[in-house]
Amino acid sequence: MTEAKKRDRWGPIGFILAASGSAIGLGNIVFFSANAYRYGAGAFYIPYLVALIVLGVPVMIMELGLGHRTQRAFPEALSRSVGTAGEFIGWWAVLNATIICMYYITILSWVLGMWIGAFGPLWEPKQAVEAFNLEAGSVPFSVAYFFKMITSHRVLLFVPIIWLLNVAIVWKGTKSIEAAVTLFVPLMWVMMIILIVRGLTLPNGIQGAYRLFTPDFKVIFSRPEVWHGAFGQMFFTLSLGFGIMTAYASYLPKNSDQINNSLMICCMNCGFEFIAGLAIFSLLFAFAIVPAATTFSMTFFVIPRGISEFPWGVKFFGVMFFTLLLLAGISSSISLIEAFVSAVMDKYGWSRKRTVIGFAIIGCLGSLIFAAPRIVDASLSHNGTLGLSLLDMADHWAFNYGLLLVGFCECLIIGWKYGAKRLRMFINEHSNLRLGAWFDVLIKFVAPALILIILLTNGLKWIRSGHIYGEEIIPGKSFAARLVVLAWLLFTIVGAAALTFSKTYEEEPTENNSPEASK
Ligand code: ALA
Repeated sequence: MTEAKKRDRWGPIGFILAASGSAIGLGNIVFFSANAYRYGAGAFYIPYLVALIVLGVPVMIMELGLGHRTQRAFPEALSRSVGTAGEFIGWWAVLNATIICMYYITILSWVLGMWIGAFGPLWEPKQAVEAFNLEAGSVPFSVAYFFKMITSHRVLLFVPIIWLLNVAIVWKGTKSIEAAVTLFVPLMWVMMIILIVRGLTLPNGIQGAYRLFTPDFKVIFSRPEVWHGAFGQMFFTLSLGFGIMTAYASYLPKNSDQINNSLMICCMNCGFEFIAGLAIFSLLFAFAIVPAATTFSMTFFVIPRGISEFPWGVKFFGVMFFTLLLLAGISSSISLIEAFVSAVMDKYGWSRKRTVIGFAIIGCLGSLIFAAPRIVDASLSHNGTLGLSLLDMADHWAFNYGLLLVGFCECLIIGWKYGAKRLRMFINEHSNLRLGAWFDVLIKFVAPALILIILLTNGLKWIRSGHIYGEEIIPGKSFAARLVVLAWLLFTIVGAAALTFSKTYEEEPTENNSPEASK
């Protein structure tokens, strides 16, 4: 047997820790709060809860069920279930996840830069940004430190460091991943709880909690982008549409319960997201900070500014906040890597080490490409074509559209071609709770219809406005913008086709990979 055929197995709590660690990431701590703030706080959480129930939970059950049934990563799991079209969707998902993984690690390298700064230099009140000719004190200290850091050559060191950490964790598969998440996940919860207690006990902190949970029905029904934001966020935050959950579930023993697992992962993830939202909103309200509501400003400028106003323990809380981001981010980035590594090992029978090294070299180059423009020419940030915007543009397509399109296709092919009922029967055989026919209705009709409405409504909006990325970034018709769309399509669609047709899967099921054996 080749290495690929002796499938790794999780230990008793390895799967839940790894899957919830994958779900809990930068998305929970900063993207949720930034989205909630952007869409008016109380207007966001109702679409978010709807997305959780009609999309998050059923798609999570479906992705785990697929991995458990086939004992294979996403492309082969879909290939075994519905044939070539399924495999193509699987590779498309994994390649889209690869782009996300590259820029996710670029962001983590900036987090590492801020973490180092949090021990001292970050908090210096007056800092100049030479690259922008900004004198000391002309911009807030966190903004100055961040721009100095991301335009410096140090980032070229931070990116490989984060990649090396990831490589070390996925090096021995489930064994090394489990060891890391057993440390990371409990620590993340402890740190988050400390932060929320600190936030809510600040004078006025509790007002932030009220703001977050006061619904704003006017916005919910008048702005389609709130729904788009909530549905995109749901896929991202639960790590759905990447192939991650199927890969992780393929390492589960045959008697595991996917309904129970799905509910646990969804509850842990969304619970973490809510308490993170509470902590961040309490900070904003306690110090009356009005953020420019972008994700980066929230993470890198606004939260450090709030922490700097604490009456005591500024360095302690600052280091803790960036440690929390690093742990949460790395427990997610390893899962993005594993989605690709397990898929390639399954298809080509390569050894884990060879696959991990190959992927890390390409991935690290990709992360450097996302980091480099600012370092090469700091002034790029002023015309906004290649600085942060290269990352923004890739994120726009891979996050907002890639994940939803993959979700739409997987619901249709599993719901209609493989049969939602067939998958439900398999899942029910191994579970204490039972899925009813409502699962079929959600997967076949409700989830794809909602995703389609959201994609079309937003698509029409940018066709009318002529701004693909929203006026505040750059016009969609610019050369750079078109180039990024083309690169994204080439990498994901053409790449998926090439991987799908490059080799067919071995016909012979092995002892422990056959669907029948796992029933
Ligand atoms: N689910 C991961 C996050 O939220 C990717 O960051």
